[in-house]
Amino acid sequence: MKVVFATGNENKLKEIRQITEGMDIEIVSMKDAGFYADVEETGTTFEENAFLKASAIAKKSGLPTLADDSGLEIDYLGKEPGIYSSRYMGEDTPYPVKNAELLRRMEGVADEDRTARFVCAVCYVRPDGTSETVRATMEGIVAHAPAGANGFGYDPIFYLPDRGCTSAELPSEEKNAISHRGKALRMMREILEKEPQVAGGAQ
Ligand code: ITT
Repeated sequence: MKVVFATGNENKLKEIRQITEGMDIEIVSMKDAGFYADVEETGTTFEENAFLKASAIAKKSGLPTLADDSGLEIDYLGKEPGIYSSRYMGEDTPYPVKNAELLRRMEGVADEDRTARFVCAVCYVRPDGTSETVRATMEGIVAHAPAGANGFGYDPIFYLPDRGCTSAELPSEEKNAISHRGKALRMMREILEKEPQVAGGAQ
């Protein structure tokens, strides 16, 4: 089954391709599909924004479309940056700068108050406009210093106590096995497997 993945984020696309390897889904990027929409993320939840992105491309392309809206919620900061994760301090601000600022705002905060989670909503929109949405999280705490060079975005400051390292220190397969995006896409696979195109074996 061919689906367009409505994201402009190359790092996400890379993870999504790794996670969907072996699934009956062929992920086509917006670039490859030749469709593009700069969607204003006006929703107030991850789910709403994922729907806005997927439905804009499904409408333009007439193809089944998936989108991911994700972000980091830090409890001590009232769940900031949350749905504004990519826009935090400005879309073009480099992540080392954003991460340093979040660490500065968390200075002196004890570990038990540093709880945070990555959230991912994945939305699937069919050509007829109907949709399905799933959400998954990965729990952790805000690190005291950045570490690791894998992953992207806020990974270097997201510490996983069970693993004793940040998500940027995990090899990609290990991150995908436990990540918000990995879990959400595996939940979405269950939904997609029930779609007639997949169940019937047709493209
Ligand atoms: P698209 O909307 O085009 O998909 P985007 O990067 O703008 O790309 P979002 O609005 O969903 O995507 O913002 C997600 C941001 O949350 C992302 O840019 C990172 O800053 C952060 N984020 C999400 N998942 C992450 C992960 O697995 N590791 C690190 N940071 C992540």
